[in-house]
Amino acid sequence: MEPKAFLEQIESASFSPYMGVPCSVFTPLLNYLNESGKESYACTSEGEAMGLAGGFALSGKLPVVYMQNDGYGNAVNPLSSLQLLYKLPALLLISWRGLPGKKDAAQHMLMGETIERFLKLFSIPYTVLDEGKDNLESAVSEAKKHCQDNGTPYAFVIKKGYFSKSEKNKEAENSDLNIRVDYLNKLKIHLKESDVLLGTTGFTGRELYSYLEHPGKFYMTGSMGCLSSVGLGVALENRDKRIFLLDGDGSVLMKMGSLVTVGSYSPENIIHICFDNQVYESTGNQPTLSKGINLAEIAKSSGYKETIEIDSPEQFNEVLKKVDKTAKPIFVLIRIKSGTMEGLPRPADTPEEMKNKFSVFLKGN
Ligand SMILES: Cc1ncc(C[n+]2csc(CCOP(=O)(O)OP(=O)(O)O)c2C)c(N)n1
Repeated sequence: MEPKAFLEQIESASFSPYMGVPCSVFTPLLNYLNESGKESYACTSEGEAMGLAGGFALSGKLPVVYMQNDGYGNAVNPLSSLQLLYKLPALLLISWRGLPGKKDAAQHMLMGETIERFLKLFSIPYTVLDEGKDNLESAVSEAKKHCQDNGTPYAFVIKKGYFSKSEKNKEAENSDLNIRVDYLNKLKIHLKESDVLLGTTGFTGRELYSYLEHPGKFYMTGSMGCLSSVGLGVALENRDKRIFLLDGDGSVLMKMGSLVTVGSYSPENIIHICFDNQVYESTGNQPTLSKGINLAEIAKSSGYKETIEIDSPEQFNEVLKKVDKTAKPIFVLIRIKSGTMEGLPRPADTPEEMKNKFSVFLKGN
């Protein structure tokens, strides 16, 4: 399906504007949305997107919210106590990752298996959109009718490959800045055997797995935005270890409140590194909202003891040389461009194997 034709179809039923958090299934659609200058809003979490949609619906619009099925969990609270309670319509575009019987990343499997049941539990009717299936026109008129008659959301559950492929947004890669791996190579030099390394979902965690041989690493596949909270728990229980958190701007923004929690409890062993490429690189380089803001300043006013902004691996090297003597928690904001190795692998270990190895490491060091 061509993104342009898809949008024309849903706009013919008066659905707009668009808001949400990306999934790679939507890359062609979101790229087209960006280029076309249509009214669309990048949100920091799917729950927030539901709130925004609620405001549009209160004002008489039929908003469209796009999300990965992994992000449906974030949307559930406003769905239950905003959209369904007040009867506020919306068209939900939910990607279907972790399709039963198909191979996909481990974090998608449970949501993939249960997304239809979740929608049924909430009495949200839906249509599955799949490559080669010509059911968009009827799905759109059903969605419109449902929104008009019931005033509540309707969902399209969209399979991988439904939208025709398009180039990912290359703009984000054209800059003089370095890429994450240049910094991981510096980090490698300074690591101690007892250090803990936690990586956020997407390319950051996968790179941590591929490039850093270290017994104390743990890749948080899924649970986007929870890295600093998990890191806080590990830091509070393992005060003799340095806890390196390798985060992304999109992930920090998704649960920015946790900066306040980390800053408030302030364990003296957290080194929070945020790779800010101003995009959701892992899902196709869609812009995040970090462009206009300074996450280091936010960390500072959230109670981090030290914040540093850098944009070269040499500066990072200097930060790491002095890090033991620097007050912590420390937040290191690194401005990078996006870019990773072609075919970056996913960790071969299952999540449970990762957890077991990590627990053994924590007990033994
Ligand atoms: C709750 C939730 N919403 C959306 C996704 C899809 N997703 C996976 S990685 C990612 C981008 C992460 O962005 P950022 O932290 O900036 O790291 P980058 O990809 O730029 O390295 C997104 C949106 C997800 N895994 N979970």
